[in-house]
Amino acid sequence: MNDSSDKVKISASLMCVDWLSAREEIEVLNQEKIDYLHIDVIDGKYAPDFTMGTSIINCFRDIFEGPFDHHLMVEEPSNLFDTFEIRPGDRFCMHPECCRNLHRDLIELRKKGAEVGVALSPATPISVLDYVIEDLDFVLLMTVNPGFKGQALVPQAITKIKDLKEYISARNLEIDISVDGNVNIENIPSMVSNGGDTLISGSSGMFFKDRPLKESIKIFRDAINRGLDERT
Ligand code: S6P
Ligand code: MG
Repeated sequence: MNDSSDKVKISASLMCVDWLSAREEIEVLNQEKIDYLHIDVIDGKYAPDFTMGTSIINCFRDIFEGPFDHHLMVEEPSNLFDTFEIRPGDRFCMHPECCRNLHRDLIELRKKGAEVGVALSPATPISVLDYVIEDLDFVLLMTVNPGFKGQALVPQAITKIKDLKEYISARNLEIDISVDGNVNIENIPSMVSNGGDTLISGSSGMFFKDRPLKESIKIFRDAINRGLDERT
């Protein structure tokens, strides 16, 4: 039996936490050693909603013990770089469609001490990475369209995980693949067996009103283990 603890990381989506009990939920994430807190920043332009800015994000800085995993779904994300308090281990990813100069933005974020990634929406081809892949720590592959929690999986995105894994291996690189969107118990095994290294846990796989968070985390990890068993 595989053990997921050091093989597939979990990044818990702050957007999906019960905000009225946020402190208690974050404490459980700490006790369970969840790897990252996933921070979705949405500006109502690239994606049709608004989420949170740094005045809210910073409230969570001192209660979550791990690094932050920022997913910027905003036009011209470089306008926001100076607003973030970047700590060691923090990650940031941006969508190539949103950047006037993606490479410059990646380099600038790395200089500020962040690990950097590119986020791919379901219709964005992997080839957009051709000339930046060597500058990346991770690729975030969206398995739903950016904007909302609780959406249904875009099924072809599962094959895309496998294609991305092959794309990275063909270049002899070690780049983490994060999978974001409808990461639920049914989908987790194929997300993992196809090559997902980090799973974003949200409303469909971890945060439920009628089930204790600790129990959901156990079920989530068991599903990861099933995916790891299918890998070979
Ligand atoms: C969506 C965002 C995601 C969501 C997460 C929701 O725009 O990038 O990170 O927070 O995917 O999870 P679920 O399980 O509700 O799809
Ligand atoms: Mg996200």
